[in-house]
Amino acid sequence: MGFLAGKRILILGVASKLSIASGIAAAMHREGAELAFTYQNEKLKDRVIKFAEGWGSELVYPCDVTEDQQISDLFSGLSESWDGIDGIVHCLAYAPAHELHGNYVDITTREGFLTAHEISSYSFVALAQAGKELMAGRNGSLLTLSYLGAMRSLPNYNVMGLAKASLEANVRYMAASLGPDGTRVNAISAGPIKTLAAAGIKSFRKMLEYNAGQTPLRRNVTIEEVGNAAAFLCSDLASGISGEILYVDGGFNTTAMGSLEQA
Ligand code: NAD
Ligand code: 0WE
Repeated sequence: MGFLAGKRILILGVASKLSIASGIAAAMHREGAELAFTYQNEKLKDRVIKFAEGWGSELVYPCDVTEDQQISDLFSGLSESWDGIDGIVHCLAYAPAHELHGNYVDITTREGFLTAHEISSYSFVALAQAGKELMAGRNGSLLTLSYLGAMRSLPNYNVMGLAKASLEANVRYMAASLGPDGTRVNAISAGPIKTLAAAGIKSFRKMLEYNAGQTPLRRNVTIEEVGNAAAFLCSDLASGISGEILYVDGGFNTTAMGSLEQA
C-alpha cells in the first residue's frame, strides 16, 4: 500500500506532461492518493481531462485564480464528490513576459508587479481560505512551488523573485494560521526544469547548462524528483514539518562557488 493511500489531493497547475504538477500527480497516484485537478482555461480543458484519466481521476474543474468566483465554485464542486480534502498542491505562477527579460530597475512596471504577486502568491492564500473548512481536522497539507530567485537575485527572474519571496512568507504565515486546524503548509524550492513556463524564457538552455555545472550533483533535477518530495510532504511521513521551504535542487543553493571546472 502506498504512503498516500486514503488521501484526497487537489492539484492545480497541470498544463503539459512536462509540468511540475504532472510529476507530482504521477508520484501521488503511485503512492495511492485520490486526485482532483484544475485547468486555467478552455484551451487546456481537454488535455487536463485526459491526463486526469491517466491518473485515475474524473474530477476536473476550471480555475483561473484571478477569478474569485472560479475559486469558490471549485470547492463547492469538489465538495459534491469529496466530504473533505487532505491536500492542495499549488503549482502555478505568472508574470507578464516583458518582466522576465532585461534590467530589473529599468523594466519593472506597476501592472506587472501586481499581476505577478496576485497570481503567484495571493492565489495560494485565496485557495487556503476557500478550502479551509474542507481541510480542517484531517492532518491536511498545503504545498506550493518556489524558486531560489526568492532569496537571491539572478538575471531576468526580476519581479518573479519578489513574488516568490512573498509566496515563501505566505507559507510561514499560512502555517501559523492553519496549524491549530492540524493543517501543514510547506513549499518546495525546485531547481530549474524545462517546462512550458520555462520554454518562454530567453536563454533558459544556457541557464540549465550553467546550473548543472555548478550544482553539487552536477546535473539538473527532474519533475519525478520534485514529485517524490511533494508526495512525502503531503503524506503523514511529514507530520512534523510545517512552514518549511524544502530545496529540491541537487544542492545548488548550498554552495557559493559550485565548481571551477567550467570557469
Ligand atoms: P507550467 O507551465 O507547466 O505550469 C504553470 C501553470 O500555471 C500552468 O498550468 C498554467 O495554466 C498555470 N497558471 C498560470 N496562470 C494561471 C492562472 N491565472 N490561473 C490558474 N492557473 C494559472 O510550468 P512549471 O514550471 O511546472 O510551473 C509550476 C510551478 O513551479 C510554478 O510556481 C513555478 O514558478 C514553479 N517552479 C518552476 C521551476 C522551473 O524551472 N520550471 C523551478 C522552480 C519552481
Ligand atoms: O518560476 C519560474 C517561471 C514562472 C513564469 C514563467 C513565465 C513564462 C511565460 C512566470 N511567468 C511567465 N510568463 C510568461 O509569459 N521558474 C522558476 C522558471 C524560470 O523562469 C525564469 C528563470 C527560471 C529558473 C526566468 C528568468 C530567469 C530564470
